[in-house]
Amino acid sequence: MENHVSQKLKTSIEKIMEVNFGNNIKNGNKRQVYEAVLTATNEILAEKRYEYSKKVKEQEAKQVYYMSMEFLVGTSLKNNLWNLEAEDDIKAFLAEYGFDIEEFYEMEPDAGLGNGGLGRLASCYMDSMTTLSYPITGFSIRYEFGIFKQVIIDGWQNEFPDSWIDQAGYWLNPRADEEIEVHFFGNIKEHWTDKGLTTEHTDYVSVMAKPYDLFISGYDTEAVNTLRLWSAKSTSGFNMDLFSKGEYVKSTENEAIASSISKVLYPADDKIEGKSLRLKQQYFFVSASLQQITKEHYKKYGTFESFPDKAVIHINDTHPSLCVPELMRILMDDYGYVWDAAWDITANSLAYTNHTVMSEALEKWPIDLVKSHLPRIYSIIEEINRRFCQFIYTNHPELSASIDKMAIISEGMVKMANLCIAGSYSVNGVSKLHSDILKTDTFHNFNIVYPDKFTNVTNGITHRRWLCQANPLLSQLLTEKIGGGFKKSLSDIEKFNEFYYDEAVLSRLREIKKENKKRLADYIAQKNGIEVNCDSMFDVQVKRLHEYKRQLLNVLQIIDLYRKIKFQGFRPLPQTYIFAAKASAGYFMAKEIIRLICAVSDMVERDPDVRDFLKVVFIADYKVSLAEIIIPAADISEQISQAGKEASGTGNMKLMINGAVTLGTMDGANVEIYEAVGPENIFIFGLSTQEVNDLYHRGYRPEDFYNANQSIRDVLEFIKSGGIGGKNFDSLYHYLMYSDPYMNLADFASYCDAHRRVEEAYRDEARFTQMSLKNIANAGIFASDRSVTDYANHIWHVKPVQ
Ligand code: CR6
Repeated sequence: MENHVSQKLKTSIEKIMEVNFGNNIKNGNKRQVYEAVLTATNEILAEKRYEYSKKVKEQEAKQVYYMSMEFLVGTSLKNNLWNLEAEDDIKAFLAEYGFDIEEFYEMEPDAGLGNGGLGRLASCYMDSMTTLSYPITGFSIRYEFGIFKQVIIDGWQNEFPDSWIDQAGYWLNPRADEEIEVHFFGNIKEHWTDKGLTTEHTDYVSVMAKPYDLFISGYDTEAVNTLRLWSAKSTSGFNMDLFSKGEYVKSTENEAIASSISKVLYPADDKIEGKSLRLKQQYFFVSASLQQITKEHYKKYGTFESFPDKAVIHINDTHPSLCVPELMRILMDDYGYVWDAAWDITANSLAYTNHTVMSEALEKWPIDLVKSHLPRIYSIIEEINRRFCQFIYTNHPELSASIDKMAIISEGMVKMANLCIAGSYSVNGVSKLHSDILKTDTFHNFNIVYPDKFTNVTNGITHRRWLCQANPLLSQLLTEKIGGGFKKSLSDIEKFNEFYYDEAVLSRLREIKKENKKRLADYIAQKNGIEVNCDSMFDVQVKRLHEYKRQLLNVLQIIDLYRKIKFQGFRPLPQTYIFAAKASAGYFMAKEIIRLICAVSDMVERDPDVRDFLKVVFIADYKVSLAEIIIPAADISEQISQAGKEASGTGNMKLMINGAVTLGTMDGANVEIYEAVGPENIFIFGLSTQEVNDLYHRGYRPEDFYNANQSIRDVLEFIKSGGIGGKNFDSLYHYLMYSDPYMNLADFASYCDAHRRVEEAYRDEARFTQMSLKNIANAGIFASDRSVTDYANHIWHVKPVQ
């Protein structure tokens, strides 16, 4: 039976066709109907949002404000229709007029407002919070250009701008009525008033922040939340005087400078560039968001004493760390609170998640930059630092020698993680292992001072997008066998374990995998012009390109395998290696690794002795919508980062729930996957975190591994001698031989050995499908519904609004 939402949607689509285009669906063109479907869906969400926010207000519920520079939303149409349980009806309705809904899905560009895991996590959390009816508002920037489009030319990554708003802007609801002014540069003046010493920020430059709301739907819920994206524009706009004088370019200069702030997403992941524009972006969205949040709170309650009971501001990595001084500034300068009272409110309303231990990603800003761009904010940070250091000297004299490391300002820099720890009531890592490393290593001293602040929330994924929508066949099988309850409550998926010995189910699983492989193979044939064998084993490594993630180790193994097939008559199981990864634009080594993968792909493809056993494919432009095609097709999930480096990983969870078996190191959330599936349903290899640290301290010398291992020598010399299509890869050869910071060579032998174990397992079809089933059935704990419930109960202390 058709639901009430579907009926409303249809009426509204018809109406929009008339009003916007003076047309009807029958005679409409694809673009018109596409626009009508998106607009109608958005309207339904707007209405639901209105009803839900009324309830939130009435109940005076505590709210979460999730501050994140990145939300990797992906596409929204399918997700929204699926959540509204209207997908089938609308599909049928459109089909009546000869339109294929799949084509509309393909027309919608990804909202790529993020780089990778961190941004996608934020979007999964918005989905889960909404599905579980918790009130949450996400805050970020409405980047005109999201993550770049990757085009591979002759093996080399090229970046092209991604302008997504034209085709996806229907989801963005402008709220000109809630514009907010943000101040940069200028001077500060202190003077005495009847309230004591007050500070005034003068001669500043103003930028206007204009909000656009993107509605976030949930499944089987009344709730709709919003993601508020700020766009920057000039306060003065266009200069008529200059224009009249014929200075046409100059007349629009102010506008250009202001709007540059929300122009483009910084394409770096796990590595930070301390550029002025980036600092402006951070302060811009932090200030606009906090001004709005505090204004609303004050309007309602007339005081901030109750703020920590009604609001929690979540700092997603240090990118929004200026929340700490900005909230202090607002409370003191705009609402007249004295320092201690303001600090009390601030430090009880902020919570911080750390997402990395990589030193190049721990943000720090040069003092001069912060001071010149944000003089008032800098003066507040200085005072926070002064008090913090004093507190350590007084209460923890044993740590005085470490004060340089712990201080918020030291070595000419402002250290953002230290600021977040001092200014938040909760600090969490994103997997058990990562949170342990934070406590015992990265922030060891802070943990001595604030032992109760540190905690763990293991990441999760929304299985509604990553299983139900991306893999409808598997979702259907699960529904048949265990009922549809898992869609709302993934812990139910555990019941699928009962089918471990069920031949019929195992064979269905194989058929489904095959179908998904065909879908991917079609995509590869179309984009890469490579025919892949759907009976071969699909071994998948898809994620950002980073040295620590060790795509290079994967290629070394492939080259070794190639040589064994070609020169030693080795006949392995047919296997297809699939890579997809974007490299940060200025990251030379990462781009070299992509070039190597592409060269190996060509070499194999051209070699009739090898190509029936081995294929290597690099799929360009990895993004959410592409991941939705690749992941359901994977047999093997490569999670091979150097132990201790990958904070959690979330691709590992998406692959697992789609039945891929992990081949990985004991790193990040792999450790918890290992615990969930048991040692016989995962392939673990390589040094542990402890062993990595020990080897590092003993002094790691890659030459030792080169000398001790014939295969390593063969592979490296093969690369050096131009064996890979006559191409020069000296840079990589030298990197591995004389530096190898992530110990590829140390793990090489163990990795190759693991591959042989994988092959052996895969040859036993029944056994491998059972492994796959175990991975699906035990993925329950990796639901982002579980993660956000942990946050809600243990950190945010918020309740659902029904
Ligand atoms: N790059 C971690 O590296 C983690 C995500 C989300 C990352 C990754 O292991 O799963 O965050 N870190 O927690 C940062 O972005 C700083 C990532 O996506």
